[in-house]
Amino acid sequence: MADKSFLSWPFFADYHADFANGLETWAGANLNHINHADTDAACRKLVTDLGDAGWLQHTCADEGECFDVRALCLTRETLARHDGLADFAFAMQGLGMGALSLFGSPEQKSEWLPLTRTGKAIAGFALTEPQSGSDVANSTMTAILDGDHYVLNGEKTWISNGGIADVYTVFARTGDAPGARGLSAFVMAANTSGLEVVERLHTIAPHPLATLRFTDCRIPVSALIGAQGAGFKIAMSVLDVFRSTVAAAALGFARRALDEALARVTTRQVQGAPLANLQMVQGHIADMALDIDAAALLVYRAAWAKDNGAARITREAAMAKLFSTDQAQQVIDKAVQLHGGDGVRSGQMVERLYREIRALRIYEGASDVQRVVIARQVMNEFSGG
Ligand code: COS
Repeated sequence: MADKSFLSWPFFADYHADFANGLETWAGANLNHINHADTDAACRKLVTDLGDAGWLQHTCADEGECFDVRALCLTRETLARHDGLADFAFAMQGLGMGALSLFGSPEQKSEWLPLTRTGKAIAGFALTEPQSGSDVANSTMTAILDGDHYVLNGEKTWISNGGIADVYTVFARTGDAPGARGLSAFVMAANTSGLEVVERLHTIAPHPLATLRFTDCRIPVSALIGAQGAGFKIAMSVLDVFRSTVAAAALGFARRALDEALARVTTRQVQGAPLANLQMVQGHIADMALDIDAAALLVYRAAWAKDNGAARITREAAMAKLFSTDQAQQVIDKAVQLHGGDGVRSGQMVERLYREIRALRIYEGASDVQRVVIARQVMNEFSGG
């Protein structure tokens, strides 16, 4: 049974524990038979099921609302502990519509958010390009104003939900301003003429991923999110919120790995006694529990800060993502080791976790990008900026 003592930490409001316990019950009853062989179908069903059960409510913020980042993190932590694909399906509804939640007009919000928060539409976030993953400011996709439309041309890759999404947030260059200042954000229906899936991408922990090509995609000027030229800051603000939730997902994977390891070492016999009797094994268990608690403190510090009105949580979210994803990798590796040969056997939970965790140290800002972000924030604060 995963440790729940953190729910009494002062980061949370009273309702958060009930919320987490309710989701735990639902996840225990509904996430045991997901067909991972067909990830498109599985994700569609997961979005529908999560929507029907009301668990997507926190993925977006309607007019006059703010994100409940603690609820987002609790949801990702809980879902990830049960099933990585369920966490993915949930997370993308939030990231995909994050720019609309934070910066969308009332009309844009009312068109899309009631659909994504009930699981009736699937969302995607189209930022990365073949030549600009970490270096967002050098994105090259264009959006040229033509009368009362923008015309989008270019390619986006590593797009989660690419191929199954109904709506995308798309970032493109609208002006001559160089680098970060020339980017704008748009909301675009997936059935817009000129949008095609040119490749489906296959990874060690499969989920829907694709390269998208935009050829003369005409979208109305009303699809612009926020101001023209504000796209980079919009992308970064969305990532500030969702990076702490990536950290929460890693925390969920790590907690599951510790549970699996505890079940193993308390039952597996060596020389007539449980593995857990060996001090070397206890040392591993202690390190795993310590990493998990430290990650949880950083995750919920970031979420609490945002929920309590911090304008930016750039530093807190980057610290949470860097630490939690890197340490979850270590925790899971130890769990694999404690399982011996069974740890690398296909179909074992720890084997699945070992594959699931790796991408979290890369997507939504690789670990070294987080180090850059943290160092800049710390140096800036030191020099009074
Ligand atoms: N929130 C709001 N504004 C932000 C911001 C944030 N978190 N981070 C930067 N900005 C602003 C800066 O203040 C700056 O504004 P001014 O021009 O008004 O001073 C502007 O945006 C440009 O910032 P900066 O100079 O730091 O941009 P860089 O091009 O140097 O980029 C990194 C910095 C590398 C940190 C950024 O590109 C990044 O996070 N990359 C990773 C992207 C990523 O996560 N990709 C995955 C895609 S989604 S799976």
